[in-house]
Amino acid sequence: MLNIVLFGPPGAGKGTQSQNLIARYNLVHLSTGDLLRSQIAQGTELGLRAKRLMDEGLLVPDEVVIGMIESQLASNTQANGFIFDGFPRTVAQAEALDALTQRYDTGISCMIALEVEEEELVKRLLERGKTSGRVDDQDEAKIRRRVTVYNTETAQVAGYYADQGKFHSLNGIGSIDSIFAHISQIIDKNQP
Ligand code: B4P
Repeated sequence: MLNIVLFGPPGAGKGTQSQNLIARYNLVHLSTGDLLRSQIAQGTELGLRAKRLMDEGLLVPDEVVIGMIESQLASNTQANGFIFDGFPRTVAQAEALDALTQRYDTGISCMIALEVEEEELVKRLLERGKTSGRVDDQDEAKIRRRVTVYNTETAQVAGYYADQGKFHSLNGIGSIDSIFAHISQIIDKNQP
């Protein structure tokens, strides 16, 4: 099974690159951001709780996102593998993901981090906010808070995978196609 963690700050290109990767490697895409937005759209209690935090640029509690991933893995046991997009965002989530994926398979194959500097992230997300309807993309202060949350709570997840020899990083600035080619090279070298 090929299990890839696509990592990086908000607006780094995780969702964008996931679309290409699903097609090329026939993987199931698990984006915790998309799963949470689907709960919000359905008006569930979980969605209402998550919306308040997401609109402020804060993380949703670990147990909520871990529970969503657990149920997605349980309902996709025949998959070739998964792309985890926007998950894990804390070390506790990374530990839970190891335990869950090892239940079905050998765990995470590799983690790929897209490196993009803050001013470019802000520019991209404000641009997306013009059409996405996402409250968290429309206010520069909230976008900067998301980047700060990434730097303080999420960036350390890279060290967790580096300790396992699974961490790879690349420049997330450039054309979407050239970045995709680079990601594919890394995956091809790390296929289980
Ligand atoms: P996400 O949905 O994961 O949102 P994101 O990080 O903003 O998206 P992404 O990084 O995928 O966007 P992309 O670069 O593709 O999370 C939203 C919120 O949900 C979080 O703030 C948090 O509240 C909550 N949440 C989600 N997961 C959680 C978890 N595990 N734990 C706790 N809370 C969680 O796209 C950005 C823009 O850049 C696009 O417009 C795209 O067109 C553009 N772009 C992409 N690549 C480009 C390139 N190479 N050049 C120019 N533009 C590019």
